Amino acid sequence: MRYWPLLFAAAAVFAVGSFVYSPFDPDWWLPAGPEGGLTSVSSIGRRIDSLYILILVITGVVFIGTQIALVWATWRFADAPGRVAQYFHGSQRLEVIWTIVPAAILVFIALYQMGTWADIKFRSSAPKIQPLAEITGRQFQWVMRYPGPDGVLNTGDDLQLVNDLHFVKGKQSLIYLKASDVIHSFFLPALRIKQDAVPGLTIPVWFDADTQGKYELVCAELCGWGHYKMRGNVTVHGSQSDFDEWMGRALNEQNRDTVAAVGPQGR
Ligand SMILES: [Cu+2]
Repeated sequence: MRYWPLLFAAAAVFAVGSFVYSPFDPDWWLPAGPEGGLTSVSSIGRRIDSLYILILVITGVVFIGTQIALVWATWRFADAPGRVAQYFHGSQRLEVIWTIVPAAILVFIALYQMGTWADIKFRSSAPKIQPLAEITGRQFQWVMRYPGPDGVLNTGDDLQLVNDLHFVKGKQSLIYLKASDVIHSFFLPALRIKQDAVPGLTIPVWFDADTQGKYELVCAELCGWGHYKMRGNVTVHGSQSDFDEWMGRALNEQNRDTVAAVGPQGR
């Protein structure tokens, strides 16, 4: 009886079935904007998504093909009275085929994605604009320093916040990413932006979003016991004036706190 081939076939059918079903599940992939949907809210994110879909289709076709071959081989060559086992170990032709085909697919993917990777990661592609903020990962928070009214970072009027990222819709934003203790990873899931923050390095990271709303920032590197605390709020403002208004309020609050803290001691 062919119980074993049937068992293997059931596993293969389950695996292929869950692969085919998963894109129809609303939570199958990274989150989109506040309105939901499957695509990212940033222009870079949409390019990442299309690469992801392409790679998923290629690997999906290979996956389904190999599962069919597995089921066919276990059924066709199953143990049966009078059958003699066949061996093809060491077949040069097969070895060459299954080396060249995956290599060709990998080379294709490597070349195809190169432009996107260069636009997202190469320092030479960084937009030549004023930085939005300097963000430092530390155990266990994102310390954010925004240039104050003078527009220059690391001066006395900077705004300092924790886990609170703000930027303007439809506009490229550039941050400088640092780490003060261990490696952290700056991850904006809805924007598909992920960059390790490495002690000793200042890494430019740039992104945009075309939908106003609230998103999340997380640390994607298991950086210690308080790793989970490194969840931040991201606010995408509808316009520059909204952003400026928020910045004004935040600065007022910061300066009021400073005065309140210093006041009693000065007496
Ligand atoms: Cu971290």
